[in-house]
Amino acid sequence: MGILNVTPDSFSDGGRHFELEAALVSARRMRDAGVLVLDIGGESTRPGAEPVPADIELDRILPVIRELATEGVLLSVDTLKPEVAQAGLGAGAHLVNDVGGLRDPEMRRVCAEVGAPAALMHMQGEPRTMQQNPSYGDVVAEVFAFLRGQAAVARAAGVPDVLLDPGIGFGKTREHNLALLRALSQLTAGPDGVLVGTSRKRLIDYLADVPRAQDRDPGTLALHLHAARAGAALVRAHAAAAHVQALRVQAALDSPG
Ligand code: HH2
Repeated sequence: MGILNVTPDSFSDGGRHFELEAALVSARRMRDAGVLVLDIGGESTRPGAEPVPADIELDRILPVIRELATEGVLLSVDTLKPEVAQAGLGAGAHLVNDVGGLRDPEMRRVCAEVGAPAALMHMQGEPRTMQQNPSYGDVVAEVFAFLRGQAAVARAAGVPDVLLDPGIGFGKTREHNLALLRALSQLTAGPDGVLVGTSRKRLIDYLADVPRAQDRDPGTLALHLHAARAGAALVRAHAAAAHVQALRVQAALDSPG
């Protein structure tokens, strides 16, 4: 899953794809490299980010979705707002990526009505404050139970298919993130597909001393190869072409023939 943030302020690629033409060039490059899904977002959810009104989010993402809808790549709408998800699906997107974990019944209704699958992510708190004091009893048990529970709630509401995402960096310390990544195969053993997103996140700085987000692609790849080997169906990445290459090599190594 290639990341296309059409925002002025995303933590690693903010501003790069804010103009339509620049966004389309990046999107087509990722598609040509072989990504399966492009995840299009118009609101940053980095720690400390302020919410963006729906009309602004829509002005940012709809032109990109309309242009790319017929170009042979799946599109997901990365949003917390049901009205944005609905308009994105109406403009040609294929799935919803909800960092709110489909807790909003309106979000479930939109996905069910359109028949769109959804990625549902775990987040403790909300982006503005989530990194202030994240705390869990047993992070793995709590996050995985939340995801399984939300999957059941979503299915009962008529959402046709879900992907579960532990939400690396969303209300979690370094130790919480590591515990979740180490336990990932417990989640992938279940019936639903798993999505993992560590791309350029601060965890990589904590693990390997890489202060600048744009320098964190090697660490991202290491984490995502681990996630793929643990059974993740999708990894969400900025350096999408490098990921396609690395994942193909890993798949070749792992294939029995
Ligand atoms: N991470 C980000 C945004 N959306 N969606 C899912 N399902 N999983 C994630 O881990 C995830 C996500 C944050 O990263 P990014 O889009 O690069 O930055 P920003 O939120 O600043 O736009």
